[in-house]
Amino acid sequence: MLDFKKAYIMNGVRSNLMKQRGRNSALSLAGPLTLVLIVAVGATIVFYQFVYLPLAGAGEQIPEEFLSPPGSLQVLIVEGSINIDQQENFVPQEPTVTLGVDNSVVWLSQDSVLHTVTADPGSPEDFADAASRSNFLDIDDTFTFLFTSPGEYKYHCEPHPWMRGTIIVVGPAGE
Ligand SMILES: [Cu+2]
Repeated sequence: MLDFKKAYIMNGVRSNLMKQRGRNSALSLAGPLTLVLIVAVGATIVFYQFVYLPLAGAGEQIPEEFLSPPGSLQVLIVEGSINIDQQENFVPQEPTVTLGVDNSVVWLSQDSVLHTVTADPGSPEDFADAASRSNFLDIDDTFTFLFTSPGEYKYHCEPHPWMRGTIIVVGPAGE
């Protein structure tokens, strides 16, 4: 009976010891893990501050020659554009402009009917905001937009959706 009790107590002590050992090894891991965490967070902050932010900032910067190109392109909204059978409305219909050369596009209305230069759905935000449905042009009115990134910009006339045009914008190297 006594031996049994002793064995029982000994078992209890042993299992307590093992628990203690487990706790100790968990504690001894906590130090290095905290250190790793601190180093990782530090490295992330350094990367964000000195590598990511300058690169992201550089991406947003528009070259000076794109902002004030020496030339511009004129698109005419020719007389009779309202006529659905007339092939010519936005002339030229699909011109290409080059950033830093003629990326400023001026639409000039020669028609006595009100027309708009309205960006197609899904257009880049800056073009969509400027070329909106409310931008009505009367005869001799102009609408100007400065394109600053390459792409194909499709637009139409809001009241006469058969009037369609595209401005193709390419970079200085032709891309
Ligand atoms: Cu129109």
